[in-house]
Amino acid sequence: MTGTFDFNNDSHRRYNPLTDSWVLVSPHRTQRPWQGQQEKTSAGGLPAYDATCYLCPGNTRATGPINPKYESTFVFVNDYAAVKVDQPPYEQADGEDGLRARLLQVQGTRGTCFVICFSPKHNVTLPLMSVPEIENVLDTWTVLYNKMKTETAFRYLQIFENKGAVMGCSNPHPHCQAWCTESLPSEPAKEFTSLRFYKAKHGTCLLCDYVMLEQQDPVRIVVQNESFIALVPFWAVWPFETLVLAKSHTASLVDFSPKQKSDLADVIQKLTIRYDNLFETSFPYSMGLHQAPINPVEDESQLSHFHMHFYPPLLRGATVRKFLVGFEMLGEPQRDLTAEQAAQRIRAVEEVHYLLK
Ligand code: H2U
Ligand code: ZN
Repeated sequence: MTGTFDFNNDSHRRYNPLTDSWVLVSPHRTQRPWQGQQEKTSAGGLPAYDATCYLCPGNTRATGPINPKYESTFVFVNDYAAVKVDQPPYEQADGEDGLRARLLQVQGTRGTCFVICFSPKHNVTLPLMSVPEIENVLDTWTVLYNKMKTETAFRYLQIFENKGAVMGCSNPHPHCQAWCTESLPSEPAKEFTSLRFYKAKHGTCLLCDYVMLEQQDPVRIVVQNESFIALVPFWAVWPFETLVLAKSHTASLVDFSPKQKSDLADVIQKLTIRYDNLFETSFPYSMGLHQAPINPVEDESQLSHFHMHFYPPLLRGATVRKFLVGFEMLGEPQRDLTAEQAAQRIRAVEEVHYLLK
């Protein structure tokens, strides 16, 4: 076959240098009919206070403690934490060597998990918060990061938000979680390996170079201000996946100036408003921060470049979600819509939230 390769029509693979993996892009498939599962749209119209909510101010949680009548953010230790502060150390049993030690590896891991309510209001998600209110959430994260850094020997604090029932979020009250663990989890560990490899090979930071490159041709940029940029990464897997990057090489939340913090709040607000407006629904996603470990080793502090990943599951409307199945489980992830088409769609919607118009 002759002719010119067309990124909007011809199948190709794109490389993710952050995780050393590939994604298959099949842009010609965007026209295929859909007769599969339709998700329910999020109920919407939630009250500001729900007497049955475990997270609302003044309410009793599932295991008995009573929430204070908090007025901004509220942090508590998860009543069903995935890791414990205290447990016996794991010791390899005598004679556990050879094949057992090679193939059945174990690490004991301790830690602590927090739940962070963004707002006392049951119905105020990030896109419905003001920039100063989002800054307050960032400050809460920063205080927690500092506290864990100074008071524990744990390695990493993973801050993340699961939003929406389709993401397995158990409660609509706007909140995120922070899991602090003795071990560096696999995703940030993979990223540090890639950042280290890139630095050794090219002498520069992979993410600083990527920010520079994307600014040369803004096809994948969604929103930006002086300090932050939100874009659909070239190698995105999820249809409307975005990456929020600090424009300057900054290791973690604690290193931001007040101006950077307010710029980060501004980008989070604008991005999440656009997400909600895309299908006029409370847009579900899993998002999280990647930054320096609270107790870094070797070159991790120097390598770290603060960023946030947003992984939304919706595909072509409020009711159709993408599943990573079939070839994606057995082969590699695949997408139809290109990253550039997705960025264009997110840019095309209004910057005012549809509920506030
Ligand atoms: P998710 O919906 O993102 O899972 O977050 C809710 C978290 O809140 C969940 O981890 C915790 C759950 O363990 N939780 C409490 O700690 N106490 C409660 O009373 C209800 C929920
Ligand atoms: Zn609530």
